[in-house]
Amino acid sequence: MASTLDSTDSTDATDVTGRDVTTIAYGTCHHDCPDSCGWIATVENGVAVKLRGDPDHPFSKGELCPKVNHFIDRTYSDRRVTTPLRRVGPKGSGEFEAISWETALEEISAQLHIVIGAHGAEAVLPFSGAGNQSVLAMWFPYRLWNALGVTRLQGALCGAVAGAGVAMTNGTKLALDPEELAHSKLIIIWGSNTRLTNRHLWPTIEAARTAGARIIVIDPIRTITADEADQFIQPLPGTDIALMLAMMHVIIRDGLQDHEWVAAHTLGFEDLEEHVREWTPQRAAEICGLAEDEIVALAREYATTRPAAIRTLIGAEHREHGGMFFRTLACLPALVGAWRDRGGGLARSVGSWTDLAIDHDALSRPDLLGTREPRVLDEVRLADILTNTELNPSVHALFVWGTNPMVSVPNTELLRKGFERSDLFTVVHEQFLTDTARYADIVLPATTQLESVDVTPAWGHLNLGWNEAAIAPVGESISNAEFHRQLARALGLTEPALFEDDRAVLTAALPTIDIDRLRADHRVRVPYPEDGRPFGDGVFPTASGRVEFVSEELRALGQPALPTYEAPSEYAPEQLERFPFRLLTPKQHARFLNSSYSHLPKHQRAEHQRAEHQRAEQGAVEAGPYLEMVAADVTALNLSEGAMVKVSNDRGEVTLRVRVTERLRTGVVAIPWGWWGDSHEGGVANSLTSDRLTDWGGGVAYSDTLVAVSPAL
Ligand SMILES: Nc1nc2c(c(=O)[nH]1)N[C@H]1C(S)=C(S)[C@@H](COP(=O)(O)OP(=O)(O)OC[C@H]3O[C@@H](n4cnc5c(=O)[nH]c(N)nc54)[C@H](O)[C@@H]3O)O[C@H]1N2
Ligand SMILES: Nc1nc2c(c(=O)[nH]1)N[C@H]1C(S)=C(S)[C@@H](COP(=O)(O)OP(=O)(O)OC[C@H]3O[C@@H](n4cnc5c(=O)[nH]c(N)nc54)[C@H](O)[C@@H]3O)O[C@H]1N2
Ligand code: SF4
Ligand SMILES: [Mo]
Repeated sequence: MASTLDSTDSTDATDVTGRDVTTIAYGTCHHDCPDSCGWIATVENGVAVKLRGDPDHPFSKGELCPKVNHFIDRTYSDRRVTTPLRRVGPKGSGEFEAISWETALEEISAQLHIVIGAHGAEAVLPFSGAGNQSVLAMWFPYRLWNALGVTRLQGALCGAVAGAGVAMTNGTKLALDPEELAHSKLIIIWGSNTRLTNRHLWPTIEAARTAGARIIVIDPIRTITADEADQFIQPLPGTDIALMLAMMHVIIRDGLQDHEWVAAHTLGFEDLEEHVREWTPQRAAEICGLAEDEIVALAREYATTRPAAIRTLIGAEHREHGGMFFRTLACLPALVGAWRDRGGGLARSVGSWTDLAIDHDALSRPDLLGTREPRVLDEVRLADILTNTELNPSVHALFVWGTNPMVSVPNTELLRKGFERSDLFTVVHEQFLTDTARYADIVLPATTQLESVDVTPAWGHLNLGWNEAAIAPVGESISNAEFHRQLARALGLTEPALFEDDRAVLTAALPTIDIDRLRADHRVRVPYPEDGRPFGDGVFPTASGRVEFVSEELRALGQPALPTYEAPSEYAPEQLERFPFRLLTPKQHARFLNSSYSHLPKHQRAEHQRAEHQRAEQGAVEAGPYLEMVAADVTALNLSEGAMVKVSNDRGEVTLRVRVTERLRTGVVAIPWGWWGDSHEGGVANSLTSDRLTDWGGGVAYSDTLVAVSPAL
């Protein structure tokens, strides 16, 4: 292992006298989750026996979650991929034979040489995700891909749009640290399911409530977070921008804007005033399916309570107008002068504060490209990329790590056709034989966070966490960084940067952080304004130095310069006639983290028992997703609870059981996302979802999906 940081004491089974050895190792959860909890692993004779939350962690305070409390079982699961595998059956069949690392690397490098020789480096595509969001795991691999000059991807399935949207208003993705919500008197949680997806923030919100704050949740689903709010507002999916425009209408009509702050720190107020004049509460109420009074009261309360904070995360970006959602949302705090106050403003991902501490160029070394400018494609369009015959060159070699695209990428059935191509050589580096790994030509075993050293940033708080390797790698698994070092060697490359060890890479990537100190302290807090106010001085890094209600940058992109509501193109009348239900596919599972646990029986059972309206008898639990629908829609279709239905559109068809719910509105249905296709019969949620690009930011409109529902015969 090319890591000079591997913990030696925790991997020794016995000491020199042969006695048992117990060690502990401090680590940080690697999952793509805002909480990045601190953990402590207890290791006996080289085996991890206990994993608990680090009580000294300032955000997670000693708690993990129902998923990661069982992480040791996941680590030692008999389903782990422990050796390299070579496909022996048809793609997708899951038939593999074990091979040695030497053979695997030889075959991969031979194929890479063939593909690059025949089609050029741009026929090679790396596709990675945040399955392990640590610094080395996510970014070191790109040194090799930069050196080779392969096709690169822009945008993301997650997070890119929220950041790009807010930046169009504020000139930066930086926002309020959510821990500052402790100081707020009004907290509007807008399109985030905090109690499920960001559970360690909830105590801060409860503390604010105890100190007198009111909590409002705005979501098309009555989530478990909505259940705990003081007020729940349920607009029809994708109509929030109309609601925001009407709030601005009321605030300006009633003269409730912060006149002084608006004059000093914003651009285009008069244009905005004119623009929102037609956005009466009555007009928005019709579009959003809300009561006029509800909108007026919300606007007034927001404008007259200080400090007022809006908390959002990712959910609402998954729409065609996702960029516009976040750009418009960011106008609200400016209008009411919320940034003046400690605990006021807009709280979203704080990953961009953490990013300031990371030297991404030193980490992934774009300079290794030299003068080459490789092709750039849209990440979220993977299904199209792999099937589009006009693409020149087509992708002939695909490398996947840290993600499970056959579950997480939209338009799965088209993607499947791509993965099935016989002229595509696919390598998947994974811990498990996922739906995606089943289509690989070569599967390589990956370590878990208990087995590899790294530094793990957070996007829900400001602490960057150390992760010690608690145990030796399980089987023949290796880390993402080590795999890419070994692949570079197998390819015969000699550039020294491709072989740097973990310590050298971390030292270069974190120039202001002392690695040894970080290791000893287990974490470090990244810099954030001491008075808690990110824009306390009212200066914003836009072209005008102000919050831009009117954005010339957006106009130049061909987007409306002012905040604008448009219905999604998918909701065209002829489409609504064929596919009358709006489908949502959110995270609604306490036991799953994205696609990462739905194949493990313990988590499947727990998820089912937890889910609403569980009907299965003990011991006869059916694993798999279901279709949530309100009673009125179920009755109108002559269905009943538990009936099998076909959910379909032009992209795909999924067969599921109906569950009657009170969480949704008429005409809106939901399928819990995260289940694998091979864990149950009937397809995955993304077989149905739209792979349309968002307005800007390179995200995807999963939630602008229409479906038809009919009895399954
Ligand atoms: N319909 C619908 N689709 C969605 C979403 C939705 O809400 N609805 N959400 C979207 C969002 S926000 C996201 S972030 C994506 C996430 O979707 P995925 O990328 O599928 O997410 P994860 O489950 O976080 O991670 C994927 C894999 O990383 C592997 N992994 C973990 N650690 C390592 C490691 O160190 N090395 C390697 N090589 N592999 C590792 C895990 O075993 C796991 O299989 O899905 C998106 N897709
Ligand atoms: N337990 C658990 N925790 C997780 C994850 C997990 O899979 N399981 N995944 C992690 C990841 S990768 C991410 S990105 C975060 C996501 O964290 P969140 O953004 O909090 O979660 P989502 O479920 O994607 O979306 C949040 C809410 O947005 C709502 N929403 C969808 N469309 C709209 C809209 O048009 N308007 C409004 N107002 N709301 C809308 C959905 O109904 C949903 O309730 O969670 C992370 N945490
Ligand atoms: S998945 Fe999230 S909540 Fe659970 S331990 Fe990891 S960081 Fe914490
Ligand atoms: Mo995500």
